[in-house]
Amino acid sequence: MGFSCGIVGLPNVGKSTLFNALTATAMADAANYPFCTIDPNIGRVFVPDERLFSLAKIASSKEILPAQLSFVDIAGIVRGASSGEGLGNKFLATIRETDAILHVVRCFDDNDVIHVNGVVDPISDIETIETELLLADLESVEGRFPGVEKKAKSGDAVAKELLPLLTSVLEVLKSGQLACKTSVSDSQRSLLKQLQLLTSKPVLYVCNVAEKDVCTHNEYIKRVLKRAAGAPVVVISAAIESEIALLDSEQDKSDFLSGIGLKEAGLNKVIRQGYNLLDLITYFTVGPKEARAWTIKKGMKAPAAAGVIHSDFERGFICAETVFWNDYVEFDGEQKAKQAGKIRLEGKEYVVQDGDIMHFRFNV
Ligand SMILES: Nc1nc2c(ncn2[C@@H]2O[C@H](COP(=O)(O)OP(=O)(O)OP(=O)(O)O)[C@@H](O)[C@H]2O)c(=O)[nH]1
Ligand SMILES: [Mg+2]
Repeated sequence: MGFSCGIVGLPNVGKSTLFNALTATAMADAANYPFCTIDPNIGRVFVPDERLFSLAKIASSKEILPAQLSFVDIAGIVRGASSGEGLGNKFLATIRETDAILHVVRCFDDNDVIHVNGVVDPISDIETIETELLLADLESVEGRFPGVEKKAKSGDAVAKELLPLLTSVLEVLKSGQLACKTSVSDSQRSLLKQLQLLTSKPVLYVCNVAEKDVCTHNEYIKRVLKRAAGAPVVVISAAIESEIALLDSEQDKSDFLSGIGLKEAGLNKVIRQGYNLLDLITYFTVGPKEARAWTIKKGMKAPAAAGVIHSDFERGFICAETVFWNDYVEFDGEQKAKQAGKIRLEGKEYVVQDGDIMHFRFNV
């Protein structure tokens, strides 16, 4: 699935409307009744990146292949889901494997759209969802605990390492705090990630607002911003986004956006923020055949980055001819960039930067 974000929220807050707009398909039914979504939907989206188009133009690339991110849309969660309320919490299992959580919060008034609690209250909604995620995590950790404890006692090395972590996570969850609050050593960090706990994943809050509030913001958004305490928040109107997504030409889209006072589609903000949230960066490969964006984790060294294209590139890595995308554009392509001394030869220890254009040399 690649890198992915799981969409959570109460029923009827606009998750599927957002998902549909994101994937610009009618794959998920968006309808005005709670629990409209039953089976989880997975959609892949292109990560918008103007740089790639500039590069492709200069290189006259036949194909343009942007980076991709997956979104998973699941059924709404209600208070008590962990004990079977609503549709229960079994759908949460689908997003355990995702890398981040996109939490959609209803910040619009509309008497025609039913709110499961009868009143629009973003903070109470966020708390309901977070409690349910926490309870699902508690259930999962408590379920694993006896087995791991038994194995650790019999001397199993992996279980012995896991047990102290499970003990601390359990304590944190039982005290009503999210798993991300667990203090972990560096060596435990990847172990914690492997537990796939919902409340240890990074969160992006998406405020779904009425059209008139997209530019000006409303009181609900202010409350969410305060509650998010530094976690990223994006404001969109899912209803508008789904209308924009149906427009064919880029010109129509930008006309529509400027008509309501926006510079860019909210979807782009959601995708970009999701990308940032996952600590991802992009490097490019450019040629007449294709211009392509590759996704890597921030801090990755050149051989590992090459391995994203093909394992042979990593195994037989020699060096990487590298030019920053901006220099490539400024000097109108590889040749002139080379003449200007902008092409670097980077070795095994080079940490790839966002926006690098790489040409790997390898030998296997
Ligand atoms: N007024 C208004 N209505 C919206 C907006 N976003 C979604 N809706 C409406 O709210 C209803 C529910 O939207 P969905 O996207 O199906 O909600 P959901 O969160 O996926 O709901 P479940 O799948 O039941 O959990 C639909 O009738 C949408 O048209 C919005 O920004 N403004
Ligand atoms: Mg839905």
